Amino acid sequence: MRVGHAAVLVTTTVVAVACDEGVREEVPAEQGTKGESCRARNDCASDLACVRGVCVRGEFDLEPTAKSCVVIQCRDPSDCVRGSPLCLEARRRCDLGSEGACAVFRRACTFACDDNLCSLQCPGDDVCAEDETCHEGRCVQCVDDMECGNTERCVDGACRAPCQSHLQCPLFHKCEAGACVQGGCLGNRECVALTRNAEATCVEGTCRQPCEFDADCSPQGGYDFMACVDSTCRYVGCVDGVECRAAIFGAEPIPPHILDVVCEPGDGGPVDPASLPAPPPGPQLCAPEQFTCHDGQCIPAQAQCNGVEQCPDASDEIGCPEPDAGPPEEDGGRR
Ligand SMILES: [Ca+2]
Repeated sequence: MRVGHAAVLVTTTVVAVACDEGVREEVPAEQGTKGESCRARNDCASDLACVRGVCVRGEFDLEPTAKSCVVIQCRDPSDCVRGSPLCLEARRRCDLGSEGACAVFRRACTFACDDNLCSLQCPGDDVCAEDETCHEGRCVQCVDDMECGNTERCVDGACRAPCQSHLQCPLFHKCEAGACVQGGCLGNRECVALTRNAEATCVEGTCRQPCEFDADCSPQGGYDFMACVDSTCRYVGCVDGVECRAAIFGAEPIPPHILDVVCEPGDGGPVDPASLPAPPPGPQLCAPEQFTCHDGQCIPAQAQCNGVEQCPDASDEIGCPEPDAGPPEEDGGRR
């Protein structure tokens, strides 16, 4: 277990001297070197701290930079298409004259680029479910409370019963007048559970992790852009994009659906590699020997313009040449 702050702060210098002397003399006071296990700071060599049971370099000597790593997936919606091999293929087939590919491209490759991230947009009501409309790029059930039942509210595009308690809201949200609103932490225990640090506290709605050394603030005593500032773990920021890239992607090349990694002014906190943007999705594309219905379904190529509607939207019979000398088919006038 870790030692209380006060005890270590008071005894640090004394203990370090005592241990140094102990090493020089014959007392077998073995001091841990970096990476060896420890129970308290004086189990480690004098320039090391005991963090989570391991002797590590405790202080990183880092100045906060007031800058944060930012992963850039797009600067423009066209970057999102470039990041999706399926969308590129759909556009290629569309350019070659496949109406079905043009339609699936419109359905599945209409992106917005917000805050450097790609998000799929609906291009119109036709791609939304029956009870939904396309509002500002999203398929929604409702835009405001008026469109919902008498007691329901329109929350995030869907009609929902009003909340009754904080428990019905996401973590760190509270229920106010039937709606979940941002609330921050309410007590220490939720911060302990969130940070897995038994000493975490909730201070003015924000979880704080107390610390003694910089190394207290990062997993396994490593460095994760966090340092101990005024006895609280804080994000100290990045210096440049190369540092960010190394921290997030290591020595690997940046994935093709990521444009860049930069270090920009701001306090965004460390980037969690588990939350990196995924490659933009793309449409289901039919095999070359198949016809792509405008809704993306696949039917055999010979089913196109054979006079029988086989796509659910009948798109296999749209724009077909008039049957010239052939016997009049049942639906010559079909669109
Ligand atoms: Ca057909």
